[in-house]
Amino acid sequence: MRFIHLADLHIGKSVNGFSMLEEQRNAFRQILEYIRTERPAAVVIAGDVYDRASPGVEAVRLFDDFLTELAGENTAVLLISGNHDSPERLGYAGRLLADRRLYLCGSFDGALRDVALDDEFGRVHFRLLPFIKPSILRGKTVSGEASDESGREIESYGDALEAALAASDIDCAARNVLVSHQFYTRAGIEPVRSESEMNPVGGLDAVDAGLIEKFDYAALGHLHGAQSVGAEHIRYAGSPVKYSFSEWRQKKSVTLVELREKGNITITALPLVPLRDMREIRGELEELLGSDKFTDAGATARAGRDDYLRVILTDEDEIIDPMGKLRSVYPNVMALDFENSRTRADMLNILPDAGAAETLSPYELFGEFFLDTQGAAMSAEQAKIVRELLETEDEG
Ligand SMILES: [Mn+2]
Repeated sequence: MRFIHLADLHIGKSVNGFSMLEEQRNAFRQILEYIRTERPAAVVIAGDVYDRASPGVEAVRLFDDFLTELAGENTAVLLISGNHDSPERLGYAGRLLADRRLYLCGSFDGALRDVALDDEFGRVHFRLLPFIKPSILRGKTVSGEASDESGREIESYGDALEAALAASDIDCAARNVLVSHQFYTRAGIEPVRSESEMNPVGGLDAVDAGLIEKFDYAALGHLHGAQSVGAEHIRYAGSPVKYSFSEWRQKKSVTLVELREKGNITITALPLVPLRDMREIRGELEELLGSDKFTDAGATARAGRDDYLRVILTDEDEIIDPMGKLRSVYPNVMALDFENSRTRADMLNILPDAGAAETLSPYELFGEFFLDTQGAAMSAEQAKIVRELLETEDEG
């Protein structure tokens, strides 16, 4: 059986005030072309369909167009909600649409949902797990049973996953494909993170990928760079479009999986080409504008002048209206930074910690603030309250 694995569509997302709808429509067009040539039995979307819980009209319309075209291609569509989606809104009309082989798994109902598809080797069980937080399973124990004195209470994201798996009847002799949107990690492997992923609780949402290695394939969403976690068959498809400058060197793709008899699997990344790439360029203003000497750096930068750019100007002298000047040549400059002897001197003067602030999660930042002002770290109970508040905030 062949299927296509997508994730983190984030339909409706804007980056630095620029709508990504046109890029998203372009990516969907290419995905549909792949579906017409590869003829997959299913398309799996592993969460973060929309960028926010209440998507705008244009976003809903684009996804409606995409689903309608998919329905015309004789392929099943299976999707789960991610941490950015509203489970209820995404699951709307799910029971009706299952008749049309469109399986919308928005809300978690206590166990993984099983959607079975057949091929020449027998049955493949797609196990759909929407994004879950420990609070969803409150009152249960890790064994999947109701709380009592004997069972271990659910505290972490790992506990929640263990409980969800325990409550699901999974036959490991059959072929099983997990569809999930948790943050899976493995000791000793540093995940490729992106600034466009939302990470309100630092690393506390991490789950050991060892818990899911028995699946024949894990179709994951959440990390925006395509990558596998310790084993090739445990894989994040990545977002189809670049959503932050931290991703500018990435190549975006969708994943084609060919699952034959148990244990025989082939995984291929199918590349996606953006309308406008997202890039960083660096140099002096005159050089980048091409009005002075025609250098290699300037020529390379101007090759894709419609691209979404982060420009780093290295001029030593003050420039009047640098953004206006840049946009006269590069209409889609998204961000502008300076790097010269002054900014380097400033860097030496600021507190050593200040640069780290951008890479810290809100939870970690609050932890440092608390430590600075209170002279002691948060207690376990205080830390729990802060995490819960941040999760509520995260739900919008
Ligand atoms: Mn995402």
